[in-house]
Amino acid sequence: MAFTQLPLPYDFNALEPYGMKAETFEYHYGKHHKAYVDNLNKLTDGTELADKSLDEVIKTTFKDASKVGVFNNAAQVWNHTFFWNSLKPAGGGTPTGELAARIDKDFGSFDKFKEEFSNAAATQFGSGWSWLIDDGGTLKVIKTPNAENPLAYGQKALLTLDVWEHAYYIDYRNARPAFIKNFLDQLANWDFAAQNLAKA
Ligand code: MN3
Repeated sequence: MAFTQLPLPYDFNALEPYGMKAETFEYHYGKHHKAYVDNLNKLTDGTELADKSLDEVIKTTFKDASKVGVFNNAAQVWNHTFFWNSLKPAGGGTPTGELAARIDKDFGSFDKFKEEFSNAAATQFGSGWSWLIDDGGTLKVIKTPNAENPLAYGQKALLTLDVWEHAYYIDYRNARPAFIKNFLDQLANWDFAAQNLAKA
């Protein structure tokens, strides 16, 4: 069974009032994300990997020197779907409930979390991702290079920001810090993060 590109959880223009143009989604979802899906299907067609779940493909090909291309494309398919869900119109603000309590406990305060997340996103050199994760019961911020992700590391992802240049160049040109600030102020989907935290 071929791997598929899941639909965006909102219209291409839904985030325009919140700092991300439809053009960004035309390229980032319509071209970049789609290319990862197409490449993954080409690379796995006719192999035993074609019948595995996306999660299984990521876990089994990570660190396999003969499957670097499969891992990179599979992880980028997963990462982008996770990223689209990490955004929502009129997002940002502060989390509530259990997630808010866990952030306060493990980072000291929500402001401290924001500082750590922004710093990770700004200092990931070159292409990669910034993540809020649950690492065996402790919430942490990590950054990953290229396609690597918490799933491959055996951690639970709660929220992510794509900091590849293609993620922000249309809206922010080279100003990655402005993109990061806008994500935290207007886009971060804390409902999605709370749902991920609650998953077994
Ligand atoms: Mn991307």
